[in-house]
Amino acid sequence: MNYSTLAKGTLKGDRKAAARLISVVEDEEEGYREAMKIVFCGTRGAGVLGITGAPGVGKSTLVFEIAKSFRKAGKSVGIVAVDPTSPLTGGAILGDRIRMTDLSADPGVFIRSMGSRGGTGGLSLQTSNVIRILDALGCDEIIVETVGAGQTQVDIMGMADTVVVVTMPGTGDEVQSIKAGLLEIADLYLVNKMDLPGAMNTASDLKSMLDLVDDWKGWKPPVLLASASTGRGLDQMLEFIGRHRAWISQPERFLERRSRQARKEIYDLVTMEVHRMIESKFPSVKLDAIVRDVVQGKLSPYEAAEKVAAFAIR
Ligand SMILES: Nc1nc2c(ncn2[C@@H]2O[C@H](COP(=O)(O)OP(=O)(O)O)[C@@H](O)[C@H]2O)c(=O)[nH]1
Ligand SMILES: [Mg+2]
Repeated sequence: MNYSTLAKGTLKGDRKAAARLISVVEDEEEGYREAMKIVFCGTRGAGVLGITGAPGVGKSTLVFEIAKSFRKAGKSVGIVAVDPTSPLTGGAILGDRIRMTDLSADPGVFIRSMGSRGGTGGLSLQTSNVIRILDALGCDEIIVETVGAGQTQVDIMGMADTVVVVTMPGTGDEVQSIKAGLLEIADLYLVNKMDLPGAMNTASDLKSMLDLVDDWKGWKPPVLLASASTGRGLDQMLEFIGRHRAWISQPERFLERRSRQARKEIYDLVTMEVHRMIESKFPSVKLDAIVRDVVQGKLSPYEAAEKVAAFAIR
C-alpha cells in the first residue's frame, strides 16, 4: 500500500490522516516506512516531555494539567499514552479517556494511547514514529506518558527532551526504581500526592539518593512536591520543566542528545532490517537445518549466527 497521501495529509495538519497513519505504523503495514520518510521531512522540532512512573501515582492527572497550561500559552499539544502492559491495542485506557474528555474536544489537542501491538520494531520504535507524526502534524508540545516497565520505558524516555519521574508517598519504590535505571533518564523527580502523609519523607529519601551521585554534568535533577489533583506545586514543576528545556536547548547539548537518540534509532532500525531480511529471504528449510545442527551439537550457535548474518548482509 502507498500511504504517502496519509503522510502528506499529516503535514498539512489533517488529524484524521495522522490518526490513520499512526495505526498503519502500529501495525507495521507494508509501506509505512516510505510514509515515515515523508513525515520525517515535515517535522518541525516539537518539544517532547516524558512523564513516567508506576501505575496510579498520578501521571495522567499531571499530563492533563500540563497540557492545559500549554494550551493556555497558545501551544498545540500532542499526548501519547504508552502502556506496554496494556492488552488494549490502539484504544485508550478507559480511566485516562474519561479524564481527558474535556481536552479531547479541543482541536488543539491530539490524544493517542498505545498498547503492546508488538510488531518486530517494538514499542519504542513505534513511539518514536508516533512522536514524529504528531510533530509533523503541527503539535508544538508532545507529552509522552509511560508506565514504569523496564527497558522499554527507558528507551521511550530516551526520546524526550525532558523526563519527569513521578512517584508518590508510601510506595517505598523510589529507591528501587532509581536502581532500576531511572537515574539515567530522570531530569526531574516529582513526589505527587503531597496532600497524603509521608510526602516530605519520600522527597528527602529521594534527595539523599541523589546526593550519592557527585557528577551530574551540569544538571542535578530537582526533587519537587506537588498535588496534581489540587493543583498545588504545579507552577513550580512547570517552571523547572522550562528551566530544563532552556538548559537542554544549548546548541552543543542539544546536538549531543539528538545524536545519541539518532544513533540508537539507526541501530534499532538496522537490527530490525536484519531480522526482516532473515525472516523474508532466508529459506526456512535452510534455517531449520541450521537450528537442527546446533541442537545436535554439530554446529555452535556462533558459527550458525555467522552463517545467517553472512547471508543477511550479502
Ligand atoms: N490524593 C491525591 N490523589 C491524586 C493526586 N493526583 C492524582 N490522584 C489520583 O490518583 C489516581 C491515579 O491517577 P492517574 O492520573 O490515573 O495515575 P497514573 O496511573 O499514574 O496515570 C486517580 O484516582 C487520581 O485522581 C493527588 O495529587 N492527590
Ligand atoms: Mg495513566
